[in-house]
Amino acid sequence: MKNALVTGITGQDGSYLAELLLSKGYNVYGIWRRKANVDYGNISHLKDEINLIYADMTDLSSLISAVKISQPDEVYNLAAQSFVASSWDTPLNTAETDALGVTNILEAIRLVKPDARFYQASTSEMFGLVQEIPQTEKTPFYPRSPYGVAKLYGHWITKNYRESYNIFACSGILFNHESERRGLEFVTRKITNSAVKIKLGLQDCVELGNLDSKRDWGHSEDYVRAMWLMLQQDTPDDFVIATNETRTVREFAETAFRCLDIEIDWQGSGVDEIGVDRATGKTVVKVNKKFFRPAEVDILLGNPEKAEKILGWKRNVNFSQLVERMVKNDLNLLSSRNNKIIKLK
Ligand code: NAP
Ligand code: G4F
Repeated sequence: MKNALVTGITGQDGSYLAELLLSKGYNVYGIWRRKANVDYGNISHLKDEINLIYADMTDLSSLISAVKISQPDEVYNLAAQSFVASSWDTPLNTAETDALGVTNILEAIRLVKPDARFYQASTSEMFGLVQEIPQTEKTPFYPRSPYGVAKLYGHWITKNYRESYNIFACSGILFNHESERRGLEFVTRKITNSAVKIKLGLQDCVELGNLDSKRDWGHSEDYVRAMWLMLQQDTPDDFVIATNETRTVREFAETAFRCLDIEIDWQGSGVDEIGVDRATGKTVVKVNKKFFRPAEVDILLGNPEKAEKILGWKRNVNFSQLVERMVKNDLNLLSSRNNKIIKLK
């Protein structure tokens, strides 16, 4: 039986990856941070099947202990300050976790279990001000946020430990992936959650930032499978994981509201743009400047050809299925919590 150590196990991807590894018969260890009130969150349904170790990406000694305890065959480094907008508010903490934290976990592996295979959660945010469309493994990087810059360090230090110490280290350059477990501040979940609240009469309107921003959105369940596949190859390498389709935030909002039988008509432009419910004439989407970023990543579109060819990876969930799953999940959660029943056409 193989041992796997997952950092960031309480997050969106960590919880789906833990499920995948358990289904494959792994002994799953995860690191988590102490909180004032114990909260299992995304892994509450798994807590009796996994081994949790208190550690922090900024604390090398805790990571050395975690590697000693878990004796991992595979380490998946998913822990990060992952919210791009927050990285301007906490640039140093973002760098300590997302950049130096990667060196910390790689050092723990080098010192304690150098034959462990290592996965680094790299990101399409490293492409930032994109130098070509679509982006591939060969596209030059140009990060546009403290988060993107920190992740680029993590990407290169992973490559460096592969070349310097022969560690089996891979980076997955993953494009945006979402799910029913996505944090509420990310734009997709913010939209699905708010659209459902509007439908249930619990909220009037959702305020968003840049509606023109384009993202390549897939489902987390498909993307964690790619992480595992990377560590099963004969040689370590880096792979783009994406859907090869890009949509605007506006299109995501339209699709989410449509799942709830609400058709949106857009009026105005820029910060004055609004989304109006065609049936009632009520404004359900507004633009608020406070959600704009100091520097934006305008368009992400990934070409996953290398992963499809070498890993045999293919996504199962398409854009409309992704949005529908997220909306249905929020509808179930919010209608039962608020004792409301609605029937969709
Ligand atoms: P997420 O839901 O925000 O999860 C992040 C995890 O990191 C949480 O478990 C969090 O723990 C943990 N964490 C944060 N700071 C830590 C620290 N100092 N020490 C230990 N743990 C810490 O993120 P996700 O969407 O699952 O993403 C997983 C990884 O993939 C991240 O590295 C992210 O940057 C990267 N990525 C994500 C996407 C995407 O679209 N989702 C795309 C490309 C790359 P708490 O519960 O204690 O906060
Ligand atoms: O959902 P977002 O916050 O995700 P973002 O910035 O693309 O980052 C996510 O994907 C990265 C991979 O490319 C990951 F590395 C990262 O960890 C994270 O998972 O924002 C998406 C887009 C942005 O262009 C943002 O400006 O939506 C735009 N947006 C418009 N209104 C908004 C809002 N974003 C948020 N969070 N909230 C809004 O109201």
